[in-house]
Amino acid sequence: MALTLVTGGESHGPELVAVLSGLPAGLKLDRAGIDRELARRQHGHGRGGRQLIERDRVEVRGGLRDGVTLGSPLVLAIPNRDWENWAQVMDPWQVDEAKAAKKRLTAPRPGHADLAGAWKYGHDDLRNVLERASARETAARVAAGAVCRQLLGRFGIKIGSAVLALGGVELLSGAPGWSEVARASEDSPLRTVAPEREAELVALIDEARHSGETLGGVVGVIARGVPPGLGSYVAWDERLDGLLAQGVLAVPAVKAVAFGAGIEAAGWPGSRAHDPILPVPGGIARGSNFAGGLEGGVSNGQDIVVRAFMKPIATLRTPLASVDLAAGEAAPAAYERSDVAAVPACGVIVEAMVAFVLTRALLATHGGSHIDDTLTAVAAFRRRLACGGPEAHVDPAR
Ligand code: EPS
Repeated sequence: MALTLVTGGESHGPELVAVLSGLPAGLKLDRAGIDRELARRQHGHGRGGRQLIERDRVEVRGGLRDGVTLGSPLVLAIPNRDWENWAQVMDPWQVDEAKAAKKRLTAPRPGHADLAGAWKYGHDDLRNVLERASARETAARVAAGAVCRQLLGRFGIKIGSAVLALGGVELLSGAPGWSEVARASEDSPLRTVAPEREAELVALIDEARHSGETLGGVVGVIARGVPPGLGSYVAWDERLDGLLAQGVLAVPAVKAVAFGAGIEAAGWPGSRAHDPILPVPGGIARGSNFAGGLEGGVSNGQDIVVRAFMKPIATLRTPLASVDLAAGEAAPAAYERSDVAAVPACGVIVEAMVAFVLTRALLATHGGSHIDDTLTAVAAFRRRLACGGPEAHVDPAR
């Protein structure tokens, strides 16, 4: 059965949940590893007041016994600490009408789901849209992605990310290589490829905060050690680049995605844009990685290199022009609180989506009901690769 991920829960409801169905049995999970990813998502200069309230920790409601997956749906939960402040407004059965009326929102934020969501679902209180469209939901995805990451780790696959640009300041042009992404320090304020320049960006974020602005940016995410042969050229909807793009563009505020040198190569001649295939003793090497590890919609054993482009967050303290939908008159867009910049968090969430899509593709190709079956299948596949498969990882040249 295909691996599926469903998340549920509202931003100010009791908790967020993630249901991962289709995981093999026998996978030992590390709880601290999941919590570490949740903490990474909360980190970064420019985050809003909500991150001071929450200390995200995973709880498990099913699918795990003694730390080992059972093959049944894995049900993860992340309680919302803020729930206690919202219980009467958000109660699933009966809200306190006076309190709910005070929290009612009618002026949609341009760039958020508010207006289109209200039209689609017929909500006259935008809170019913905002509560689910909030980026808080991504905590559930990061928890599920952390599980996938632990599974991928059994196959020697690792995933990392770094901020490449923020607020229009470009720290790296073009696609990153692994060594550049590895420069990001988890303890630094912004997890960028250029830690020595972060003070400049911190000042930029502080300035934006003072003027009621928000800032976007670019993140680079790399998956290393992915075996060749995930995804397929035989059917459009099995192409791994398309599947990854869907996962990455499903991250809130991400408006564009590129693989390898995808953006730059559009302007290059063909002789420059492709990666030479070179014979080396016992295998095949590539002269570059402009393809970002994906050829014909199939992983080719090189690093999978993704860039995600995040627009500035749509919730501004100096509100944008809007219309009060109840009164039918011009009104400033709703504002409660928000992040000024959440680009490092975006990188962590894209990592989680990449981990999920790669895990789904790995299980689709190599399957197995027990993790040992999958490990055996991948080892057998690697043995039968013509020429021994790819030899070395190559960073994209710029
Ligand atoms: C977020 C939680 C939210 C926001 C933010 C991201 O919590 P609250 O609404 O209680 O402040 O801080 O979401 C947005 C800014 C947005 O536009 O969706 C989180 O945990 O990432």
